[in-house]
Amino acid sequence: MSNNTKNAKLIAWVDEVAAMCKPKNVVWCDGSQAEYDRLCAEMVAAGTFIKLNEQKRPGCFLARSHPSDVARVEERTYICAPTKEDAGPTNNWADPAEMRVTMKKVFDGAMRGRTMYVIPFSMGPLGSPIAQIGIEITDSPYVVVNMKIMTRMGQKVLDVLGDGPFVPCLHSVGAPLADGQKDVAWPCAPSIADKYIVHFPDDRSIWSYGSGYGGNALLGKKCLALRIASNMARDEGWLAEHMLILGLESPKGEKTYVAAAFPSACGKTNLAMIIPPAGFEGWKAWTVGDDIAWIKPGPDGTLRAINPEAGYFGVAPGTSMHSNPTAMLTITKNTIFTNVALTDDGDIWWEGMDGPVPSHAIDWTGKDWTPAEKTPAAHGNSRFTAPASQCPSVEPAWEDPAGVPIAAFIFGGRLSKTFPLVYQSFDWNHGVYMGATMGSEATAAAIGQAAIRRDPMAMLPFCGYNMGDYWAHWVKMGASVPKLPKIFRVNWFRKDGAGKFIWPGYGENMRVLKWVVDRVHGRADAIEGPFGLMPRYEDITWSGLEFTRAQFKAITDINKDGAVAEIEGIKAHFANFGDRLPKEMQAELDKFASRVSRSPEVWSLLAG
Ligand code: O2Y
Ligand code: MN
Repeated sequence: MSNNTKNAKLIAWVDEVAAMCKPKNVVWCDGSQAEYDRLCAEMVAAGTFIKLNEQKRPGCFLARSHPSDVARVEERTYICAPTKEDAGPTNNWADPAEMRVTMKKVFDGAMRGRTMYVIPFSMGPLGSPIAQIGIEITDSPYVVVNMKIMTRMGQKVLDVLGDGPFVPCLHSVGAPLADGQKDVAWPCAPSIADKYIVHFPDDRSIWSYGSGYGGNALLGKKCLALRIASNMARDEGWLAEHMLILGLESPKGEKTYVAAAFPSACGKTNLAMIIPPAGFEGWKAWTVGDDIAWIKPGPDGTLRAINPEAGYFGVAPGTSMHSNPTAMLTITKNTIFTNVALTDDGDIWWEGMDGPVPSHAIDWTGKDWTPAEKTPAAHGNSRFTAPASQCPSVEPAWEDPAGVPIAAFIFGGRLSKTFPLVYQSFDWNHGVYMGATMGSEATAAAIGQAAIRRDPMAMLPFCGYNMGDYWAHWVKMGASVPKLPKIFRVNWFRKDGAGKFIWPGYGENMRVLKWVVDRVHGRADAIEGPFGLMPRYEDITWSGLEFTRAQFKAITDINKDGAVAEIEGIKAHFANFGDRLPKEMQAELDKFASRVSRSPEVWSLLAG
């Protein structure tokens, strides 16, 4: 398709990029199924895609990336804010003027011998007041087909864009082809040091070079929807968050929407697709989004959230009919798999999938694999790209341009001790503090102790400006939004003395969500503890699960030594932010320290 827009700025930008990158030709993507099918067929011919067994996985393909290009490259991700302080201590900063010079150098001739694709895309339902339009220019057909699944893409976006503004997103795999040079299945820049994922908050542009994988290359996702959008949200009074959105429907038809942030490896996609367990007959859980939420004050005084994405780029290993049957049903067709194993009957497999381990497969590097192998068949960060519309639990209103009203924010962590199963904040600022201090345990092997790796609001790699200013923005939102959501912290990962998880997790997390829902609607009691407001044993719905008072006590008791260690940890965490730490966060830490000082050696729920 040729250019079908009158947007002068867009046409000029595409011409400028083509002159700089020197591709062999330029294709404007129309977003049609025919275009998708053609590109997939071309990638099969080129060896980038393998068509999977049409009977077992209709419309599905497998891609294998280069072994050096398997994940987001945080050490090569830059926020080019005006000053280093504006980017903050958690981001790599580069001077915007210097980085622009570097980018123009690496992009000069970067697309030689390749097709340059122009992808108009919308993050969020087309025309929604919460949505944003981006244009990604890329030399990767893999990116085009993934963007077709992950976003609303093509001519319909140009029609809505008209003469309006867009976020320019420039991407190259960084592997120009000399005359007559044969291409490889997964072109990318040869080493990590050659890759750049660069954000310019001043003109809201993104330049990504050298990687064809995931968040490095599908620029609508982490780059636009979080790093650039967090800057927009701060300036315009909304929130761009690394959160799933879940609708919980009671047997009476009452719907309550929650948005939840978890660091990686906490089962975020599983929670987004939770199936209510035995004892919750008549309850339904609806998936609005599994990764990102854009949240704006609505005319009714609530915070309204949309999922800016149209698909899931989910982690494959560990996904099974036990951990996430909804995801397994979502990926039965029209799905792109990246870096999973290929079975002898043309299907896919990964560690943790249901059924027997295949006696033979081709691993993610393309080599023969048997269970005797020491290396996994699927890469640990292997992925599926699947349309949200195929998800059996997709919320009927997931494309409502007005978004869904958020009644609760939930922050999580992966913590083996001290932190109770669930607690609610005393007020908004305390809730912001709960998010600002969240994190997961990382074992510090050198000292043999578990340290908490802080990941505030799960935004550590994704906040596009100073994290201290980001907390101040959350505090400010609390002062201006009339109907604020309640805020909760959860921890599914507490262990007993024998090192075993106490909480069964997965669908049973619904029991905690029900208490959250009841608190939101003023239907459940809570007891004040050092961390926050907590449910008693009798406040949780236990039907369908054997979970004793003793187990509940083991997962809710708060050891004073652990709480004191947490105070010290937070002091060190907050010290990183210097004068950008909002005074409200220091005040919450002081109040926490005071509550802990008054608490007994082991704090227990009264009726526990
Ligand atoms: O490694 C990548 O490029 C993907 S990272 C990712 C993908 C989907 C959802 N979340 C994430 C993440 O890192 O949070
Ligand atoms: Mn994510």
